[in-house]
Amino acid sequence: MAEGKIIKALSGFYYVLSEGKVFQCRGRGVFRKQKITPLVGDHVEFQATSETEGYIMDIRERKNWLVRPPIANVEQAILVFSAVEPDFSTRLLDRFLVLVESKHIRPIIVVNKMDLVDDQTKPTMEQYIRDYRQIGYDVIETSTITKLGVEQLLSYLEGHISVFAGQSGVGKSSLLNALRPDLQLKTNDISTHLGRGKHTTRHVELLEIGGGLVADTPGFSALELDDIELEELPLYFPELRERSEECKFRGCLHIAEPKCAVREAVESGKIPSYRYENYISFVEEIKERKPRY
Ligand SMILES: Nc1nc2c(ncn2[C@@H]2O[C@H](COP(=O)(O)OP(=O)(O)OP(=O)(O)O)[C@@H](O)[C@H]2O)c(=O)[nH]1
Ligand SMILES: [Mg+2]
Ligand SMILES: [Zn+2]
Repeated sequence: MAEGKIIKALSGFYYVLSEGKVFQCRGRGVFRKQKITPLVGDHVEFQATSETEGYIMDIRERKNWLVRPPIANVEQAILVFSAVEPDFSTRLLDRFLVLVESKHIRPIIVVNKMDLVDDQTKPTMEQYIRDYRQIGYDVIETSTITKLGVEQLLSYLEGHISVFAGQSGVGKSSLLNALRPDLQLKTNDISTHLGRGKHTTRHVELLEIGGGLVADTPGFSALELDDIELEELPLYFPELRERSEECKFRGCLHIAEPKCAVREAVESGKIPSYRYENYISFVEEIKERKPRY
């Protein structure tokens, strides 16, 4: 029995990288019966039936996994946003951050298309970047046109499984092409697809870049907070988590409780108000969720 890592899943086949070779594999029959779906990123045992083909027999325990994009054992998420086209959204970024933090994945924020930032948008953009760095996040400013930040981003990839995630059109595939030009991933002119939610990248695949494995994922714009309980939500906002010890009530949700250190920090400007507003909007969303049985 050989061991390897699934680097691509397409049309019922799993492509397993093992000692520098790729085997096109099917899952063994019982997987379907047991409702087990191998995922990209899975560490597997497989039975080779030829030099290039085989059957996946067993899946090693996963460190974590994501549903959308479907991928396992992710260590880092490169959250790609564009400064403009589409416009930077803290609401969407915070949603990604919450999801990533809840999976114990290290987030790295990339703000792409910095070349398109004009003098009018620049101060706002710079303030956002300062705010997120202040919270403790790594933020990399990039442009695939001027190659700004490309080397810096490359240095983050070595030795890890990373996933590139972000809305359609922010430049994920373009960035991957800048990091490894021979990839020649298909990119798309946003103007032809704007508003139709169409994605250029359709399947999940791990690519060898900068000494690490990187997933270019189908872009997505909506992400559910379905697996997150109200009580854990504040844990996924580092600046709330840090201050909650100073709140009067243990388990304070920082909504309307008296002597709340978080709300005091928002009022004095130590926590950006948009971060708190985004937090509250997620609180509402989780509260409105239909009960599950
Ligand atoms: N000006 C500018 N345009 C960029 C930059 N990066 C990407 N683009 C353009 O943005 C558009 C979308 O880029 P893609 O790389 O296809 O975006 P994507 O995130 O992979 O999109 P999906 O695959 O649909 O999820 C293309 O027209 C790119 O040429 C950048 O840094 N600056
Ligand atoms: Mg793409
Ligand atoms: Zn509080």
